[in-house]
Amino acid sequence: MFEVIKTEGRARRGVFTCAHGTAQTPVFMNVGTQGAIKGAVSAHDLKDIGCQIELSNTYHLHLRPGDDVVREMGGLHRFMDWSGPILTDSGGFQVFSLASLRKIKEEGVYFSSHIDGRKIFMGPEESMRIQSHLGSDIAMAFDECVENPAAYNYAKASCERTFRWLERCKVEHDRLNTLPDTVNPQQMLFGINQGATFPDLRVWHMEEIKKIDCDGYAIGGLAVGEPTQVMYDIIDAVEPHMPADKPRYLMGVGTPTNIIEGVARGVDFFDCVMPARNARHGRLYTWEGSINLKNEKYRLDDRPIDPTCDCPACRSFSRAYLRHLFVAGEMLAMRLAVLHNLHFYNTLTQRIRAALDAGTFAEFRAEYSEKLERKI
Ligand code: PRF
Ligand code: ZN
Repeated sequence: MFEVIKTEGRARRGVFTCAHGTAQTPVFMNVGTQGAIKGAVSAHDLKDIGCQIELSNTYHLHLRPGDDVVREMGGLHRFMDWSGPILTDSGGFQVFSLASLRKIKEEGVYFSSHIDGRKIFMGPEESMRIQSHLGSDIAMAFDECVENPAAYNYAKASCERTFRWLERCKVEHDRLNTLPDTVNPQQMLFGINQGATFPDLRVWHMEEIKKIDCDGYAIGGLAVGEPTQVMYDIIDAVEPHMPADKPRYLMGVGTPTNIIEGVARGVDFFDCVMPARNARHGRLYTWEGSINLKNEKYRLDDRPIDPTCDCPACRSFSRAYLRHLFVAGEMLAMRLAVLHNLHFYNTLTQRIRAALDAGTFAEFRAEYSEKLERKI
């Protein structure tokens, strides 16, 4: 269930409810690809840093440990001990970014596993079955995310096929939810808009997929190397064609600035590996811009990463100590840095929501959209 409770311009403040609880939107989903957040962060830590929705991947969990194992263990919620909402990505994107020897056919994709080279087939029905075994709250439709730049004719044929795949996803998803032994019979299905950087394909595709009754709609195929302004222009083109009463999810995006700009364009859900990846490399977010904690200038810096942050790293440790851990290659450095950056992203969306509640999102955007891009 999704309810928009307030709007400011095109920005929306909403409440999303699924079988495992409620999320206040706009929301940032924390990425735990393989059922753990990279950097030795568990589902228990996620609670502490304000995570509302966890995101895992069909592709990875199918390859290892196998979705049959997760199902036997009672589903992903029990397996990783996270009782809140989970969204699973369909495998569409990961097959295209990780697997080798890919062959795309009408029925689905043939590929070799990036782990052991094993030959695997995944189509819409396989993706729906795997996600049903995982028991996530939101299953994503099986799609093709085309490379950037894409030729018009290829992008057109691809998004037509992605539409036919959504029809098949919907049929299989409905069937799986009614089986007597389904892990999560209330699992939702989100459709995914594609069409590369071509506004006419994007709009055509959105108009088609919204005829299929999904619980939400995502914009995929962006943040794959196109200029940021092109991404914003595509959102501007597609958004008026998205159902107003359903959640909208911008997949794999992005920087704090991208999130503020996405919200301003009517997006409700975001996810990105960037905050965790940056953290593991020592790049930490503050409300004045991001810092490189490995820098010599922090050697004797007694301040926390961000003076306003109350994450587990900032509550107890100085920049000098954390810098030392990074330079010494201690695993604790990564863990604390990841906790801080994810806490920052969860706080960012929380502050966006507070601004929307107060009717001051325009001011918030003016103050932070550019500032958070800075490297200080
Ligand atoms: N499709 C799927 N997952 C995704 C994407 C997509 O296009 C993207 C693109 N940024 C990230 N994750 N299924
Ligand atoms: Zn912090």
